[in-house]
Amino acid sequence: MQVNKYVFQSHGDERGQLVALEEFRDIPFRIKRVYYMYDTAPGVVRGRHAHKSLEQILVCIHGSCKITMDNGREKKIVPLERPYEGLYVGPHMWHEMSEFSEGAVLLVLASELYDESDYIRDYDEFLKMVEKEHED
Ligand code: T46
Repeated sequence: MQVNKYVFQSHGDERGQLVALEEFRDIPFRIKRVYYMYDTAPGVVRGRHAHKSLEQILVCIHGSCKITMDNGREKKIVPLERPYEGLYVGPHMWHEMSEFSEGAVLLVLASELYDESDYIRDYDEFLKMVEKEHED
């Protein structure tokens, strides 16, 4: 399974660092929505779903967390530990976010507005969908 991790350019000088993200330059889609999670309680696992068509880039802009990526056949755990690293999560990828460090902030850039009908929240339904894709 291929994991697309981005290393963004960081503009550093004596004042510190700055990362700028532009659609179609740094981010491979039009950014229609930005959201972030913070104050995540210890031991919490978020996500646990796949999307039908949504594309996203996850950036842990403070602290660290782990993203489990599961395409129905293979799983990979990807640590996000630096504010200049982004992980691409495309459609039909079951994903879970866990092991948030204290104070972690996970920023997400998304290609579409929020739409509950784009979520697949049932793992068996997800497996059936990806198996069908492999058959076609
Ligand atoms: C994803 C992972 C990485 C909204 O009202 N608008 C939004 O744009 C989002 C993302 C959420 N919400 C509401 C819906 C729920 O009542 O916020 C609440 C928590 O959302 P959810 O349980 O879906 O959060 P996560 O952390 O499990 O998943 C989120 C995204 O929903 C999801 O698309 O891929 O982060």
